[in-house]
Amino acid sequence: MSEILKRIDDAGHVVVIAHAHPDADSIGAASAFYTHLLRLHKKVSFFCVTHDINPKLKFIPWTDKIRNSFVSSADLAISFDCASRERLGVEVECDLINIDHHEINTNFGNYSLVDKSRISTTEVLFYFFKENGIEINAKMATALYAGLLDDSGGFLDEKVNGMTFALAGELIERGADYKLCNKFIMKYTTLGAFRLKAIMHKNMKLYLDAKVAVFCVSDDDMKTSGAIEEDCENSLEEALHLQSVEVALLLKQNSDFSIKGSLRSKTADLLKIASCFGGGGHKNRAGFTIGSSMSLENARDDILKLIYKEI
Ligand SMILES: [Mn+2]
Repeated sequence: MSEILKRIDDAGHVVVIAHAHPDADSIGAASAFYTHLLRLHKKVSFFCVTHDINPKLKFIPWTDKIRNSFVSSADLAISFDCASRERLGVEVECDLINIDHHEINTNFGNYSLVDKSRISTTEVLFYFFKENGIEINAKMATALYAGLLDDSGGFLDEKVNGMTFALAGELIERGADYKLCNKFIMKYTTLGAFRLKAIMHKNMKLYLDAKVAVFCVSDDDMKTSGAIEEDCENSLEEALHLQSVEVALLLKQNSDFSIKGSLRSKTADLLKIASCFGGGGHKNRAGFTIGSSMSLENARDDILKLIYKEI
């Protein structure tokens, strides 16, 4: 039995943790593990620091169990898709298992299961379950498929290969509801998201021979559209479909006037850029936060200079 399974065996009360502003990968991996722990007759809690989980993720099993206060009586926590301790959004005092696939994962925690070659944390988990003879039921398969679908950008990411489709096939064989995943992860939208998209498309600016697309979204844009933070990312990713665009940058002003930056690219290494602002992520998807002292325009000019060096 692996060290991790031994530790779980000894635990009385386990908390599964999805990162702040969770995506389908983080929630999906935590959800699949939640099912596994219930089958072991463990006491389980599901923690995420973010209050409003994106409604498009609510089809994933056990999202109704998510709480944003950490249960102090827990003696073991397991984080999913968290590249660093900060992503947990809580100071964990009990033992911690870190399950992830981010390039920049620091192997924090008492035990870690980090495979940076994997497209999603749910892919890491799939092989962990398989190698340890843990049966994946339909509920778990749907949760794992949701993470794989989302983190692979609908199977369009450059890391996707035949093995990815074989894995998707295995999950479908085990009962993954891929139609439900497609409906929510790929197609779900809201009126707020629609309105924000119109604002973002209208205000998009192109730089450096149209190789860089920049979106600046003010707090006012968010309020007038009624969109939520995650809605900004769709237009950002769509900009990469433009033939000339190699890097897309989103600068979103938060209500405290700090700025959340998100970067997407076809080829450029974004980790270098994001790390200049204390951020992280993946080579082709990265993010960072800038304090409230800088205007959107100044932040844009500073980041453009860094992007020019990378493309
Ligand atoms: Mn992920």
